[in-house]
Amino acid sequence: MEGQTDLSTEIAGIELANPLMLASGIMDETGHSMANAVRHGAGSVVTKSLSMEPREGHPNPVVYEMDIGMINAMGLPNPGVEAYAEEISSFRKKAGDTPIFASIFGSSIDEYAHAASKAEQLGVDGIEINGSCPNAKGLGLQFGQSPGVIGDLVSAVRSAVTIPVLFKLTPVTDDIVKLALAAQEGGAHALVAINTMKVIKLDIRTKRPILTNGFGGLSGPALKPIGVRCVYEICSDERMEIPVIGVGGISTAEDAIEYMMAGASAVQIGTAVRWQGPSVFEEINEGISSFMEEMGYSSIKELIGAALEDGE
Ligand code: RRO
Repeated sequence: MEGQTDLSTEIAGIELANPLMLASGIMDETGHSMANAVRHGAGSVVTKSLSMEPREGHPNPVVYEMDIGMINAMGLPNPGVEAYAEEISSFRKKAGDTPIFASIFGSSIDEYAHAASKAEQLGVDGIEINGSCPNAKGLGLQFGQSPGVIGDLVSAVRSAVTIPVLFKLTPVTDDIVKLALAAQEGGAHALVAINTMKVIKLDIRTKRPILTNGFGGLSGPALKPIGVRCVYEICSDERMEIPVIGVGGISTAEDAIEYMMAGASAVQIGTAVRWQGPSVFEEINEGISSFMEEMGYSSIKELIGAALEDGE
C-alpha cells in the first residue's frame, strides 16, 4: 500500500507488492544489482537469460543508442544457469522473498526444459521462457514464431518444473494473438509481451551494419506503441484466460498505466533502468499512486484492461 492506493497485483498466483518488474537483460547480472532494483521499488525481477552452458555473447559493438531507443545484439551472454546459483542466493539474502523469475533459453526444446529445471533447483519463483531473442541464429526466434513449436516448448518446460511458467513473445510476427494462444494452450501461466523488435542500423560510410551481429533488437520509447498494441490485441481476444505482463518502452507512470489499461497485469522495465538508473522504479510507483488518487482508483487491479471494450 502506498498512501490510500493499493499497488499490489498478482501473476500466476505470485503476489507482487507493485506491478513493476526489472526486465531481463538490464542490470541483472548479479544478485546485488537485482536486489538494488528491489531496494529502489521494483516489485519483482527477472534474471538475464540463462542457458545450460555458459556463452560469451557477440564481440563489441553490441549496443547502439539513439534518442528514440536502443538497439542491442548482446548475443545471449551468460555464465550458465548453474554458475548463477550464487547470484540467486545473494539476491535472497538482500531482497528476502521478493519474487525472482529466471529467464531461460536453449538450442533445443530439451535444453530449455533442462535449464528451467536447473533454475527451479536454484530457488527461483517462476520461469520466463525466452523464445524471442532476435540476436542469435538457433537460439530464440525460431522457437517463438511458430504456434506449434511454442506449444511443444511450453508444455516441455511445464513438465520439467513445478513453479509458474511465463512465455515471452516476439513482436516479429504477423499474428501475435496466435502465438499467445499457442503458449496458453501449451500450459503457460502467463505471457510477457514483448521482446525487442528485430532491426538493423547501417553505417553509411562503411556501408555495413554498425553492430557486429548485423541485426539487433530495438527497445526503449520507440517500441512502446508496438508493445501496447500487442498487449491490447492479446487481451482483447475472448479466448485469452491467462495474465499478460507488458514490456517495451516504459519510462514513466503514464507509460505503465497505458500498458495496464491495455490489459497488462504487471509491467517490466529495462531500457529506462539502464538510462535513468533503478530510481525510475520509485518515480513510476509514485506517479501511479498520484494518478490513482487523482482519478479515484483505490486498487491498481481496477486499471487492468480498463481501456478494453469490456473494461470499466
Ligand atoms: O542477449 C541478447 O542479445 C538479447 C536477448 Br537474450 C533478448 O531476449 N532480447 C534482446 O534484445 N537481446
